[in-house]
Amino acid sequence: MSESMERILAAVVEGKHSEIEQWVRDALSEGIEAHRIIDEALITAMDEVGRRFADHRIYVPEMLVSAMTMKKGLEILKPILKGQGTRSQGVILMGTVKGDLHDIGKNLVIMMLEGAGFQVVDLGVDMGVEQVIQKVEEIRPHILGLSALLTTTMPEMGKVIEALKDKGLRDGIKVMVGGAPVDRSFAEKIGADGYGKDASEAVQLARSLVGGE
Ligand code: B12
Repeated sequence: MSESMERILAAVVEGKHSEIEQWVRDALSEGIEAHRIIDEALITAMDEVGRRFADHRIYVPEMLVSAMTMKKGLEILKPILKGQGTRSQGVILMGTVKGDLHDIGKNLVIMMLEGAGFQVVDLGVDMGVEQVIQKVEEIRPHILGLSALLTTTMPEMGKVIEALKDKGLRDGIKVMVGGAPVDRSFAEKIGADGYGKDASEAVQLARSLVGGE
């Protein structure tokens, strides 16, 4: 890994939020592509942060500073990812489910979807079933994307799907799910139309759900 990528990785792990923007710009000026900076430095760093948290080497405040640092890094890359988009591919409503405040993964998925030409409406975090249903009725998106990072909040995804059925909205929308604890079999179990393990898979999945590739 190049020196600038090492620096980005370390900045996120150590929560050096005042330095991250410069390090990301340096990597870009060296010709390193935005998606490589995300995959190999930023996401790798968050995995390490998760490991340190699980091992009780760091606590919530440190995790929060790392998250803030990652977000600052992503902000620099956002215009680059967005700029790669072409014609509109469809409308997607994306949110993190009730009880869950994790939004870095969701935001990254949104950036990549927008980069791929989708119009995305961001529902934010901690979205209760009723709020999601209300927005679906209002916007009538092609796809609803749900994110969950906690094992305790995953069941909320199933509740949203059940509520869509109850309201007679299920047939008019595709539901895709994701987030670290979610997998394909869980997606099938709750009756989602698809699961994506990362932001690139989310784009491929969204394309296939709207009848593209
Ligand atoms: C950063 C972080 C936080 C930050 C979140 C800041 C923010 N604004 O998001 C803060 C400090 C707030 C936080 C709080 C908590 N956290 Co936390 N957190 C993390 C951490 C370190 C990184 C998450 C992250 O951003 N990863 C990077 C992104 C890019 O990856 P991602 O989210 O997985 O998203 C990718 C894919 O999953 C996928 N994807 C995501 N969503 C979607 C949606 C769709 C539709 C698709 C197709 C794909 C997709 O694409 C994304 C991009 O590639 C994880 C550890 C980890 N490695 O996951 C713990 C982790 C998720 N947290 C954990 C815990 C326990 C908590 C707390 C309960 C801690 C506490 N005691 O208070 C609270 C809960 C708060 C709440 N109610 O939500 C545990 C969860 C354990 C579990 N089994 O449920 C983890 C796994 C840490 C651990 N190892 O123990 N956390």
